[in-house]
Amino acid sequence: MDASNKSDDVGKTLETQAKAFFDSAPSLHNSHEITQKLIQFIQHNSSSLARRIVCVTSGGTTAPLEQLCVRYVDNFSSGHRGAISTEYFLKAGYAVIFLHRRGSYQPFCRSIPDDPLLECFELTNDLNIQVRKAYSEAVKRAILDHHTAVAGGHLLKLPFSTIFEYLQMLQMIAISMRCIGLRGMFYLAAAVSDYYVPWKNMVEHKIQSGPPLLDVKLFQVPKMLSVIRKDWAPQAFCVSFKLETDSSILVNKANAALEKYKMHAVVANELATRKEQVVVVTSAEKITGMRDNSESANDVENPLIKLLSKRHITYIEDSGR
Ligand code: PAZ
Repeated sequence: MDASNKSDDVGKTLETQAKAFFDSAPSLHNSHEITQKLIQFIQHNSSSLARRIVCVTSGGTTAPLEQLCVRYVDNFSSGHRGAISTEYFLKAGYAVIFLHRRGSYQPFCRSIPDDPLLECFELTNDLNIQVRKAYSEAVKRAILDHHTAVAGGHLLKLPFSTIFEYLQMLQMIAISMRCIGLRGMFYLAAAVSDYYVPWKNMVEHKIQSGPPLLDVKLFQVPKMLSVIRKDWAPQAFCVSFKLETDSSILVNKANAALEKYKMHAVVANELATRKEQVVVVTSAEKITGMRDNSESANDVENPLIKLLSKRHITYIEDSGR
């Protein structure tokens, strides 16, 4: 595949690129329903409850190669980071909008086997279904925690698959969160496609096999991080992630992202150790968060969310002065 930079978009401003992206993207079929859910969720959590609200993005976006899509470009992200972080944000008192890849890892499901899920259940003699003893505590806990979050109106789950869906939904969320100003946070852990085929350049039907070389031009996805900061939700506290496989460039790349996209914090992580260690980079500090294997809740997201929640509070207090 030819990840060429010689695209129509080269030289255009970010605003123009972003506009072109949205103008040509296929519209969401359920945008009205999503808007309604967002309005209700934000009103519920911001009026009487005055909760801070975080949008957690999770999982990888697909970049389709055909409009009637059979094939797409994807990435490795499992959604583990976003799902576990959502649990810790809820624990820290946030309301969470969980913008996640359809079918990816979900909050409160860590103790339930997904392969195969049916392992959890068994049939009784009178053909009723019951949870196997080995899983009963975990399933009870998961159902209870999930139900408390959803029924209490503190967890809103919105699924996406493609880069087109993801960016349109992120825009809708950001614009809806404008009204809560400083109390909003973006925690952008999704692994977002860097390259895609614009809708207008895409063939309609399944690409036929035959030619020995498939020449597909991928164009750069406009970097929406700056658009969130500048236009969509300028008051929100913004945390993005930087993933690298080469540790020698990781922190420099995180610093560059901090500067370029005007993030409040960038979480740097390496592919191989991402579940063990992260480095939170801000303009004032670099703090390493480690998974604490001596504790029972031993996720690296535990110290990470504690730290970000504190920094968010400081940001609200400092901006309010
Ligand atoms: O989804 P996951 O738990 O498998 O991995 C998390 C992650 C590595 C995708 C995330 O921590 C991250 O770094 N996201 C941003 C990736 C990037 O675009 O640089």
